[in-house]
Amino acid sequence: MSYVDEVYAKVVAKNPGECEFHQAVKEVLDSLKLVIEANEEKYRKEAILERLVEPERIITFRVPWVDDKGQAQVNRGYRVQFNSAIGPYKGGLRLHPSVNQSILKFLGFEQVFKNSLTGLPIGGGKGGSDFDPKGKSDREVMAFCQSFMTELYKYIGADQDVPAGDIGVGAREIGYLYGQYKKITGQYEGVLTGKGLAYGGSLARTQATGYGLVYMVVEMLKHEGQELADKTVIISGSGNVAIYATEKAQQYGAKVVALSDSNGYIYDKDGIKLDIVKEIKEVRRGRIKEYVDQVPTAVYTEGKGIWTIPCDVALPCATQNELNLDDAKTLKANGCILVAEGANMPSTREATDYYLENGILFMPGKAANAGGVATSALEMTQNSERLSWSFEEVDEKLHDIMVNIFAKAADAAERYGVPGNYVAGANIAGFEKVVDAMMAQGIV
Ligand code: NDP
Ligand code: 2IT
Repeated sequence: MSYVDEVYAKVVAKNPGECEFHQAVKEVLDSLKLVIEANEEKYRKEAILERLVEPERIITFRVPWVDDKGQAQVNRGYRVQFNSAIGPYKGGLRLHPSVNQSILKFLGFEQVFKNSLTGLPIGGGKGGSDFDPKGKSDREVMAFCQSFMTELYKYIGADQDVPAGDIGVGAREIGYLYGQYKKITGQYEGVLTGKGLAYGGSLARTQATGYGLVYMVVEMLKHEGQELADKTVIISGSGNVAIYATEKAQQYGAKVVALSDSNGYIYDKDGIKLDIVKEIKEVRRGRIKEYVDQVPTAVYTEGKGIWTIPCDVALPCATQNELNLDDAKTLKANGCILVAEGANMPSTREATDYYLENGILFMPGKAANAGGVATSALEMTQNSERLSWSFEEVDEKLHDIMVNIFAKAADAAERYGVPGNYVAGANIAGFEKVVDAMMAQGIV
């Protein structure tokens, strides 16, 4: 058995039932075969792959809080500190009822390579809880966040581990988490990113993941002699990433015709009116179906059918495994030429293979959505300097970082004889830097 296959078999045996983690590891290891085979003896001796797939540390804890009826509730909190070879652990916190150790390990593992691709000094981590913020009052969310941080604060710090947002964690949650960290530790430090502008946040962090995704799409199209203007785009989700991907795509002259949430999707043939979506989602915390109350010419459909809408470009921006092989085939049949992932691992492995084999340009999440964490790292820099940069300055740096990530993925794919395969390119380029740092630092 090859070294890569051996390590994958061990991952499956040692982490039973963690199917999302297995899926993420398999995709990366398969891409790394070419690199590993060229240096197999050296990597085996240093157990590089065994170390890469084993989180440095996983912290699990009880999160008790009291709801508005006076009833005590208990959730489970996690922080997966996956790899600190190139910098402090960095990665978001997810609050969603589906959260479990497998999902956070897959996200932490992806984050290691993503953060490496940004070129910035950040290691990989992820955390969260099975708490569901949906339908909770602000006071309940605050009670949960305070209890969560009362445990988490022991393990994080501006030079140690810097969490941020992810699904279910936005400005409100980061504010409550930051307040509690400061109260407990007495430290006013850049321990979280995605902070409000009044207390150390960075301009453009809110927009960064979605904007960065579209900068990547523009770069991919440019490489093919095409542009985004006048392309029809569908975007799944209607959260932070989806909203700002829509905004930037529209600025480039694309027509975004669909958005979704976990209940269903809207189709607006005239192009989504984003101010209405922002009001529903960012102000009222409502459901995407409310859009058709205000835009009667748009159509709302229950269920998962968003990928059946014809488009040139598809940007999955909701959650893992939301786009399967049948969806990929439908996209192709309807003329879609490009898929770029705003979410983490939204395409199943079968869908990913289908894109690569059927000439759909494809950028995996760890490259395409890296603009969010990259801008978090820029927020860390500003906090260290005790300065804040203008929106234009941050946005320009974000743009450069995305252009660079495209170049790194394209270059690694070329070097290893698989031009245009950005899955292999992103995994290899991300791996190279982490491995250099791990080899230099000895067996730790
Ligand atoms: P939000 O919580 O702001 O929005 C999430 C969106 O996805 C909502 O529309 C939500 O619908 C939908 N969604 C969530 N879970 C499911 C599910 N199980 N099935 C169907 N739809 C679902 O999160 P973000 O926009 O921040 O995150 C979206 C994706 O982008 C995630 O994969 C995240 O890991 C990734 N990402 C986020 C970054 C960031 O900076 N925020 C950076 C890089 C990646 P509903 O309201 O019905 O739950
Ligand atoms: O998946 C991700 O990259 C994020 N949720 C952002 C992490 C961060 O630290 O900004």
